[in-house]
Parts: sequence; structure tokens; C-alpha cells
Amino acid sequence: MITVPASPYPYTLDPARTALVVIDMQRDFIEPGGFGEALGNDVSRLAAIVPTVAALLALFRAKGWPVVHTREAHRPDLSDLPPAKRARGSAPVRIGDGGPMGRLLVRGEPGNAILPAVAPIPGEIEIDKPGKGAFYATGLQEILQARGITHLVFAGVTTEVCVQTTMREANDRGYEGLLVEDATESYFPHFKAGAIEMITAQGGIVGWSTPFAALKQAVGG
Ligand code: C5J
Repeated sequence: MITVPASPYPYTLDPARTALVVIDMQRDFIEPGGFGEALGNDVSRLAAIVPTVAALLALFRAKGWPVVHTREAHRPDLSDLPPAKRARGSAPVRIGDGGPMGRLLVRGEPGNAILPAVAPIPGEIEIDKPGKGAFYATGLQEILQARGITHLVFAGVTTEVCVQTTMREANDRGYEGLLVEDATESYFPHFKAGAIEMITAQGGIVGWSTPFAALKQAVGG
């Protein structure tokens, strides 16, 4: 077992049962011209974490520990897009509409690809998810169960939406979750801070958080 300095108290992981889950590091959210910018957000904040996410991936790959990548991605016929999700908001473009990087949040479109610096390599698990949480309408739980995974380390975007939703889903399913604070980001700095506070409050009611350097030193990377 390995103990990582963390908030609200040290996080203990079993290296044989730990996977990294990298949430939605896709062009749609991080590059100009995607869904994130269409909603009026400054996407440059998210691009700043790419080197840390890449270093976290390198750590897990060096250890030979499993890696899961997710994309928020709908089927091209939009049959997995609830009308309420498509209708939400006042942006001039909607999920499934065409944009500079292809159809927004649609599987296989250029904008749906994960950024090259943090892209999956052969053997890593890729999950296309129609919701915010990575457990909803995907096979993620079965995939993790088949590998005996009990501990999940989280990174990706955005902290308070898809990352926090997935951590909550994982917590309810009995996983021990650790969020890497500088490998996650939000369009809204106060939402990132608030999400980390919510996750770790009340004795880690959703999970733990730690900086990447603390995780790296603890696991011996
Ligand atoms: C959002 C996400 N923010 N990946 N998706 O719509 O957090």
C-alpha cells in the first residue's frame, strides 16, 4: 500500500487496484472553436493544465497502472442526446451543430478528439459518455470491476461539471477517489476551488485531493 499526503487526510492506495481516469481532455472543451468556447468560456484556462496531465499520464504509464480516458461524445444520429440537453441554454449553436472543428460533441468529429499531448495510447481504455458522469450509460463500472480496480485517481475538465459528477458517481459505487488538483481545471476559478472544497469537506465526503508533485513523490515516480 502507498500513502499519499492529501486533503482532508492521507490517501492510501493499493497499486494493484488503482487506475487513472482522465476526463474529457478533448478539443471541444480546450481549443478555440469548440463547444466550451461556443458557451462563452475562455478556454485558455483549461489548456494550461495539459503539461501536468501529460506528466500524470507518464507516471501511470511508467508504473504500468491502468489508464481510462473519457470523452463527452454523442452518437452521430444523436439518439443518445436527450432533447433537454440539446435545448439547454441560450448559445446560438447546439450539440450536434456544425462548427470550425466539426459537429459539436459528436463522436469521431475532429473537435471530439483528445488533445495529442494527452491522447490515449494502445491498450488504454476509452469511454464515450453521453452525460457528465463517466458511469452513466457506459460500461465503465463493468470494465473496472473486471480489473479489480478499487481506487481511482482523477484528472481532466471541467472540475465542477464532468470531473465532480464522475467522482460522485464513483463514490456512490464504493471507489476511493483522489483528485489531482493541478491536473484539473474549470472555466471559473472559484468553481474549481469550490468543487475541491465540496469533495474534501466533511472528512472527504466525496474523496481526497492532492497536488501532482505529492502523488509523484509518494508513488516514487
Ligand atoms: C461540460 C465537462 N462542462 N466535461 N463538460 O459541459 O465538464
